Amino acid sequence: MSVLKEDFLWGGATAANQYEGAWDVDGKGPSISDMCTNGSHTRPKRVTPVLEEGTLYPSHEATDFYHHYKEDIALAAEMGFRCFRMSINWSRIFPTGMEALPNEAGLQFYDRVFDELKKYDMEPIVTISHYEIPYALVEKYNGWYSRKVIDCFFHYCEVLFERYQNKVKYWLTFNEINSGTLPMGAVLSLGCIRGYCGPVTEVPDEKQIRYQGLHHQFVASARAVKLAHEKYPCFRMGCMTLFATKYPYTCNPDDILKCQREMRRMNWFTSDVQVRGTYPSYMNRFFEENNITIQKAAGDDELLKTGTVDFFTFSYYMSTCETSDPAAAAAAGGNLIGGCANPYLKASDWGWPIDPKGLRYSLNEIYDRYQIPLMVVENGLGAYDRKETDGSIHDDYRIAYLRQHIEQMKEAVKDGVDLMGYTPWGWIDVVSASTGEMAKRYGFVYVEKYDDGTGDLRRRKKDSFYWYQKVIRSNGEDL
Ligand code: BGP
Repeated sequence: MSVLKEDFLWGGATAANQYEGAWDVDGKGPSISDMCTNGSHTRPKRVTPVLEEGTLYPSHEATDFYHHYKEDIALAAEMGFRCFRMSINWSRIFPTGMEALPNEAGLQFYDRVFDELKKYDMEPIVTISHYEIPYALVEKYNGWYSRKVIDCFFHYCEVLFERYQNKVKYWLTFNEINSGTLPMGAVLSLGCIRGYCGPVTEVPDEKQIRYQGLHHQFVASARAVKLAHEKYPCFRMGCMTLFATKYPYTCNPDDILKCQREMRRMNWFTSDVQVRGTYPSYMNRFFEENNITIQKAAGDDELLKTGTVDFFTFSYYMSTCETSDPAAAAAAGGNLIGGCANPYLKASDWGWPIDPKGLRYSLNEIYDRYQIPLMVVENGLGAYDRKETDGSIHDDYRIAYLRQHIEQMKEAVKDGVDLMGYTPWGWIDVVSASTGEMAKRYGFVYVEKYDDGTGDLRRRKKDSFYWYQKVIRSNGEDL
């Protein structure tokens, strides 16, 4: 008997903007991601309101799933995937986001993909919006800041649900919806950039705009969930949170309180709305202290109550520490998403703290709070991979990382957590979301694509490919 359920959803995760390429093919319009340049760990990627001649925009070709989907799905099947997390590129279906009629060629592409998955009995897990708002909506409305975008998104959902009702059962409305609480979320997640041109790490911190945009995403998500529940009862609707758990740096009560405050604002707020159906009262103080006023329309609160999700999904890459002492914070060094470094943990080459036990802790905390099924839909190690002269890639560091995280997932299941599945991020190499580079690779499958835009897109199995195949075959027992 294995620890994990017999029908545990093993698979891998991707997103259209980082994987598909074909950014202007068959009628697709540009999305916010298509306006972002490449970058690196030390050189931030930039958003440019107008495409610059001679600049590399990595989403334009990415690793070209558009033209390799058959080959890639066969590779996923070879590993034994039972599910396949992907996203639909909104601007492939509605090039500006505002059309009345969808782009038939775009719809047909996903028909082909879903049919291919079906051949291998793989369940698609579809993110409706994964950092892919059509750029025309960014230009016209300042993205999600405008309420108008709710109707555009809802129409997009109506079309997807009707078209794919017999092909897709699991839907996630917004990827990492809580990234809108971070300044960088204004770019990829909310598209509230008002013509800003520059590094995504330096986008102005406009809380009023971001939290209003988030409100519109909550309403849009709830409307989509409500529609699904009413019209397509076999659908299972999920939320998706970037869960970077936080620990108090010391047992000083000031650290404890700061940690609680940051946990709520960053990790709990958005899912409290999406799972429980109301704004949590702790946010009132934050809104007051930051001069934020959320404009709600009549009926919004009611809608949030009726559009709550069926399951909770999240990405898990790291934990961080919170300290109330500025000197301690400075000494410990920073983290990408705030907080300070944990002296007990090592970090990846990109400075992301590695904390498998934090995954067990998070699963327990989330399940205690919501009591609905959970799924880890992103996790993994972004690393520099070295291709040997014979073409092999020995990524034992990746295997070690994933093994430790799966071990802790199993501990969480023993602790009583209802866990549906696991889809490590970027199961095949894709463009990095935060830095726009190819050098940060997560895959079991290597793709010949490099940071200068060269590479013939050939696929190669890394050592981790065979390891993950064995893990799935044994339902997580042979690690
Ligand atoms: C999450 C995103 C993904 C993905 C992942 C890894 O935030 O949902 O799109 O890219 O992080 O991040 P990165 O690519 O920056 O290493």
